[in-house]
Parts: sequence; C-alpha cells; structure tokens
Amino acid sequence: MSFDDYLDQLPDTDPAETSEWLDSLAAVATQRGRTRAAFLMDRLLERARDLGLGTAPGVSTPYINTIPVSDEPWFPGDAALERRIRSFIRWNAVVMVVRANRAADGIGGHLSSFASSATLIDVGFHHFWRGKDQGNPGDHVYFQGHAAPGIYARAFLEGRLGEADLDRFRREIGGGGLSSYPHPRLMPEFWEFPTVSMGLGPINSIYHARFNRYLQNRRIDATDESRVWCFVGDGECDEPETLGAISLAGRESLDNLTWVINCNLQRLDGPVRGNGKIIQELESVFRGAGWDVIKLIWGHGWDPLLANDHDGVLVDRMNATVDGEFQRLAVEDGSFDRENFFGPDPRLRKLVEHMTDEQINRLPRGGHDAAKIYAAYRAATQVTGRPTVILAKTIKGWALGGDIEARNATHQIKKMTSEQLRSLRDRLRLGDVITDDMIADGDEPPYVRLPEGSPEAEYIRARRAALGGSLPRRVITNRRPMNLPGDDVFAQLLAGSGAQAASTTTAFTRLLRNLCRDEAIGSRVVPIVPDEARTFGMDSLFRELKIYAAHGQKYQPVDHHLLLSYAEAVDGQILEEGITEAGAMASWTAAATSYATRGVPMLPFFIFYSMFGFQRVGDLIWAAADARARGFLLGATAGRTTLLGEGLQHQDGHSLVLASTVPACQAYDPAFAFEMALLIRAGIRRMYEHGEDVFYYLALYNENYLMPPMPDGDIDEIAAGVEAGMYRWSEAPAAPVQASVLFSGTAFAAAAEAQTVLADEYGVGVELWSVTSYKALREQAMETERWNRLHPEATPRQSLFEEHLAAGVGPVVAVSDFMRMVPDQVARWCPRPWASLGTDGFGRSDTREALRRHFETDAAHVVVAVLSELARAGQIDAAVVTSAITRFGIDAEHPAPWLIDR
Ligand SMILES: Cc1ncc(C[n+]2csc(CCOP(=O)(O)OP(=O)(O)O)c2C)c(N)n1
Ligand SMILES: [Mg+2]
Repeated sequence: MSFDDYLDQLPDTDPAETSEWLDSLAAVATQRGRTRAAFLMDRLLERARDLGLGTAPGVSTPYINTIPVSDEPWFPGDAALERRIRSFIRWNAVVMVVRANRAADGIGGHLSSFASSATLIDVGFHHFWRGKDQGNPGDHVYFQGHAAPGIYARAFLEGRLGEADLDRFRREIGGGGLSSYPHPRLMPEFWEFPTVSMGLGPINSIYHARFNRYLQNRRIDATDESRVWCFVGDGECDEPETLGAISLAGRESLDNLTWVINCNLQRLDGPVRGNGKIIQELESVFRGAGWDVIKLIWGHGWDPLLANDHDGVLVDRMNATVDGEFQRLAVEDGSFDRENFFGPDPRLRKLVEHMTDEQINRLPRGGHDAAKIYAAYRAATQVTGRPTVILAKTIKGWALGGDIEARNATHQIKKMTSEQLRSLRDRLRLGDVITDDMIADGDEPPYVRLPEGSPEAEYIRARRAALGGSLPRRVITNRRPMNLPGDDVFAQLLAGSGAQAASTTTAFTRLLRNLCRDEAIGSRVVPIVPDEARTFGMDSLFRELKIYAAHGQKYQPVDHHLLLSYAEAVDGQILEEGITEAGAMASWTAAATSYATRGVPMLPFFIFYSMFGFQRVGDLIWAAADARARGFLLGATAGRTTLLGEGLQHQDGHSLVLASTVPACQAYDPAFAFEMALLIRAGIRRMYEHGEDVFYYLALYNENYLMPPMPDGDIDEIAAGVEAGMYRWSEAPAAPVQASVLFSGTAFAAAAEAQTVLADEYGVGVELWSVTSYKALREQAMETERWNRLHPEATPRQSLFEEHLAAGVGPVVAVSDFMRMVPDQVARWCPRPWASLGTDGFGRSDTREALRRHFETDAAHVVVAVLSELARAGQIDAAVVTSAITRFGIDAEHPAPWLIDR
C-alpha cells in the first residue's frame, strides 16, 4: 500500500482546483526540471507545516547540510590552535598503536576509526562536554570503542597518562596497562561506559538519558545539568540494539540526549551501504522516530560551490551519488573527482574550473570541519523536546595517507612504515617537532607532548578547566547516600508462609513492596519489568508505586474503578518497559551504575521471564558487569519443569549455566522465601555497604508450597550458609545405610519425598542439603584447589563443599530444575560417590508431574539414583534397585530426554 492509496480515500471537495495545482506542478517539472519542482514542493510543505495544516511530515531532505551557512554561529575557539592540538593527538594515537604492534605482533588496535572521528571528538572536548569538577556529575559521554586510542592520546596531552602508560596499550597483565577498549572493569578510574560490543552503547545511552529524567522526575537527583552523548558507528547502526529503542527517546522527549553517528561510510569489511546512502537512510529512520536530525555532510570548501549551484545540478549530483562511489572518490585523486563527480555535466565542471586538482581533492567532509561541527553540536544542545542525532560524514582513516584512507582494509590496519609515518607527519604539519631521523627505519616513532607553557598546552588546560575537568573519568562520590534497611523489612519473609502455600516469586513481590515502603531505602528501589508484571503477580504494585510515565497519565484507565488499577505518573517508581528485555536491561544498567555515574546509589530489581534473560540479553548483562553494575536480576518462572505447560521456548533449565559464565554475577537458586530474603539482604550489604562491584541473579519459581520459616539460630550465621552456597537442611534419620541429597529451588519437594521413602521403605538415612549456589561453591573450591597446588608443602586445605560433605557417608545425589551441568560444576571436589539429576534437553508442555518424570528429577528418580549409587558401592543389593525401578514404573529402555529430540 502506498501513500496514494490513503489519499484516494479522502474526499476531493473541488476536483477542478486539484487539477489546476497538479497541472502546474507537472508543468514546472517538465519545463524547469525536476529539481525545481521538488524545491517548490518542499517549500510548499514547509509553509504547510508553518500553517499547522497537519500534512504528513517529510522524512528525508536533500543530501546537504541541515544547518544553512547563514545560521552557523561564530566559532568561539581558536581554530589554528585546536588543529595543532588535534595533530598531536592524531599522531600519538597512531604511534601508540604502531608501537604496540611492533613490540607485540598481533596485539591489535585500530587507527582508522579515530582518524575519522578525531575532529568530532575534539570539538566536544574543547567546547561542550562538562566534567565533574563543578559539583555535579557533568556529561555522560559514550565513546565508540574503537576510538579508544584517540581518547588515551588526549589523556596523554592533558598529562593524565605518561609514555609508559601508552606503551602498555593492550598490555594489561600485571596491572597498569591500557585496556583495548573502554572497560570500567579494567580501568575503573578512567572509563565509564563499555561500548565496544556494537549496539550496546547506543541502547544503553538512550536508557541512561531516560533514567536521568526518571531521577529528576522522582526528585531524587537534579540531572538537568547533564547531557548524554553517544558516538555511534554507521556500521554499528545495523545492530538491532542500536536503532531498536530510538522511538523511546522520541516518545519521551529526551532532549538531554545527543547522538553523533560517524558516517565514514565504511564498516569492517567494506562499505556500509555501497549501493545506497546510509545518511539518507538514517535520516528517515530517526525523523520517523521523532528525533531532530542534523546532517553534517559537507565542509566549508563546498559552501561557495553550493552557493553557485544555481541550477541545482550539484545538489542533484550529491543526491544521486551512492556511498560506494563517494568512497571511491575519497580514494582517488582530484583529477579523478573532477572527471567523475563534476565532469559529466558541463555546468558542474564549470563550478570547479577555478580549482586545482589538489583543491578538489581536499574538499572536506562535514565531519572533519571543526566550525561546522561546533554549529551542529550547538544546535543539538539547544533543541528542546526531542533528542538529536548528528549524521556526520567523514572519511575512514582520514589523514593516514593514500594507502589507508577509505581503503576497504582500513579498519584492520595497525602498522605503518617509516615512509607512511613521515607522510602522516607532513600531513599533520608536525615537521617542527618530529624530524626525519626520529622516525627512521627500525626506530620507535616518538610520542610528542605539547611543550609546557606553550599556547596549545595552555589552551587545552584552560578549555578543560572551564568545562569542569578531564574526561572520561569515573569517580564514586556518594553525592546522595542511601540508607540501608533494617532487618524488619525482611522479617515477614523470614517467618515463612504459615499455613498458606506461596512461591518464591510471590514472596519476592512481597519483599519488594516491603522494601519500597521502607523509609530508609524505599525511594531508591527501582522495580523494572518488561510487560510481565501480571505473570509474576506484581500488578498489585501498579497502583501503590505507579508506573513511571514521562508525560503522566493522559487517560482514565479502563480499570480505574478497581483498587489495583493501571496507574501511570510522572513520578512513578516502576519502570514498565514493555516487551523489550534489551531495553529493560539497559534501564537496569543505568540504575545499577548510578552510584558511579551520578553518585546516587539506586537499588534496581529487574524481574523477567528467566528464559528471556541471560539467553536473550546476555551481552547486555556482560556489559553491565563490565560497567560494575550493582543490583538484582530476577529470573522468574525459572525451571524446566516448574513452569508447566509453556513448553520449549519458555522453560528455562540453563540460565544458571549462562550466569556461571559472568565473573561478577552472584548466581543463586533459592528453594525458600527466607533464603531469597537472606540473599537480598546479603546482596544489599555487599554491594551498598561494602561497595563490592558484583550483582545478583536469583532464579525464582512459580510453584506454590509451604514456605518454611528460617531455621532457629543466629540470622547472620544462617545467612552466611545460604550466601556461601550450601547448608544442611535436615539431618539423616538413623539408619544402617546413609546418603546425602543436595537440592536446589523447587527440587526440594522431590528431595524431601525421597528422603521419607528411602527411610521408610529402604532403610536408607538421607541428609538433605540446600544448595543455593553451585557457582559460589565452585569458585571457592577452585580457589582452594589453586592454593593447594601453589603450596605443595603446606597442609592441604579443604574447600567448603568438600568439608561439608566429608562429614557424612555414602553417595551424594544432587537434584535441581536445571541442567546437570549446574551441580556438576562441583562434582570433582565431592569426597564421596557423586550423581546428579537435572533437566537436560528441550522443554515441552505438560504438567509438572509429567515433566519431572520425563526429565527424571521426581522423587522416584531421586530414590533410584541413591539406591543405584549404594548398589555400586556394594552397600545394598543391585536387585533392590531393579525392584525400585519396576515399582516406580520407570522405563529403563526409554532414551534419555536430551537424546529424544535430536
Ligand atoms: C557486536 C559486535 N560485532 C562485531 C564487532 C566487530 N567489529 C568491530 S569494529 C567493526 C566495524 C565497525 O564499523 P562502524 O560501526 O562503521 O565503525 P567505524 O570504525 O567505521 O567508525 C566490527 C564489525 C563488535 N565489536 N561488536
Ligand atoms: Mg563506519
């Protein structure tokens, strides 16, 4: 369906008049040309917009700068000094990568991404980005990961890094090196935002800007002095995460957000859109999403040409040239450009006849023109009610010389010959500081510093001082300290559910409400949910806490008469993200890093369908870990069998495997409400009292059973066991033969039933252990093992896991609603015979009972597993096992669940 189809449905009240207009347009197009006709149409549409006629907004404009020359402000900087400073930065960025690769072949690094964005970045540093020295957190700048060498090079000129630091680019082992890309985990006082996994910086920046608004609207922190800037690659725009959330920024009027898309027309392998125009494509997409779009395509040299383009032929040519051709023009020399870009049309050729080939070759692209960049940034910071994207056209590898600039291989080049370095030096006009013999073959090319007291050194210092200090810088100044809750918040949960059955999910919702009501911590709690609150029984919180809505609630909800109606408010506390786990995760990251980015600790709980967590947004979780996020992730409806009915794409039996791959993640599988409460209590202390940069992942289930109270004893002692990963849940009944069963989560029921059956019918006394975290046990065991390996003559230490189990006798059987891999993490440290039961294989729809039989995790299978291990150890007769298998109706010849679906 096209636009015409829609028009055909509207009544034409005066067809004669319509024809008149249409005929005149057609006449202009034939007699004066298409360009003229298009121009007239654009003018008419402009007037229509001014008159408020409600015509459909245009989404694309010609391939020229959005800001007319006449609207460009005076450039307040000293252009010559800035160019000179930039030359130093460009040089050092190159030398850093080149030296690193001479010292250690293959160590990598990138030259050409920064070479293309150096001016874009520099103008921000000199004129816009506010640091943190003026009493507020300043601006939040997300740099393109591959531009990292340029950021280090600037830090070097500012005196924040020394030569020894630069020489340790990508050499981090032993401490003190510079990380390849922005990693707060590795350089916690420098980098703030991990960006190098493409697409994550962009989506995180949107939700960061949104979270700043949330903080402001909830009156927790004044954030209007901070702007979020994000540098994005044009190739990076192909990642779904990059563009997937831009409409949120438009919808929520995030005028505190500015994106700069570095349109060098290339990605890693070749052109981003060889046959098209990435800038035009992005313009439409962003305009459609409600952003202000500033195209910065041409540098100053083009201004007089465009001013003399009376026939519009130059604009036509610009519109018609595809990116692959523009890339070619960048590679070739001026005479080629004269022939091939200007040449075919005599009017165009005439436009540049006064110029030399060299001058044509040097016609700059907008993204290399400081004054035009300044104009774009200034306009962006003045837009209200909308986010802004600047589409800046650049050349990849700019100034690095003909062998590198705009070549398809440019992204991967990390070495330069002395010859190439000499020509770079000349191009940067650094002949006065770098002599030929300093870059002779075989010698290390030198870093160059601005002489102390030189106008350049003074300028860079003064500019950053005026803007509030150096960037990037990660500091933790607790501007708005958060008080920790007392134990009374947890009391209800520790008491158990009495005679009423409950799930760990409903228990969590209760705890969340208690936390939100707590005077100390309540306002800092950030509940985040991606359209799943009803699934988790959290909709009861809507009315009480309200859903955050940037523009309030402009309608009366259908359920307004109900006590628990859908309630949105500007100062709402719940972030109801809609169906976007990626967006919700980005929100969580913003909240979970707010202690550092804003000095305002927040306590985020992101509760999601556990299947759509680690598996769906694992890379965002990894980035959050890099960013030193603190908070809670809750994988609800966890378990391959507990979530009955839903089937293969819903039943999660492996998020704990995935969670075990994230070093900072504290992954838990609590069985009882009190365990869950103790874990959250412990997590709050660890993260917010002791300042540990970890986060928690808890699997929550939707199965109702009686939640026992916390066992008698000292709360801290019991909590320590739950936190360490295991504690004895019940003693073994007296019996001649003994075994241990380890359960996690909802597998408690099978374990407890097996315990009774084994005692009553087989004379086997089984002790039960609740294992809350195999990941924690494994890490502790690995640590012990390592210590023993490295201290061969000392008395060997025992891991916690070994120590606990060494005290008992007989086999150990582990059961959980997750894959066997989860308990098997600790198998090699088990001092007794080991067997594990779990849910390996695809889920399917059925009842819990049927699923547990299918996956062989029900009580019958626990009984058989214990008996089988006892028989293997010669403690009972094998015939006992056989009879149990028959008795429980287990089909011994049935193929294993994980083999069935292959
Ligand atoms: C998720 C992800 N996939 C792939 C890469 C590998 N990669 C690094 S840079 C790059 C090309 C980047 O192109 P662009 O976004 O246009 O940035 P430019 O360097 O051109 O500014 C790729 C594919 C990555 N870093 N992250
Ligand atoms: Mg690119």
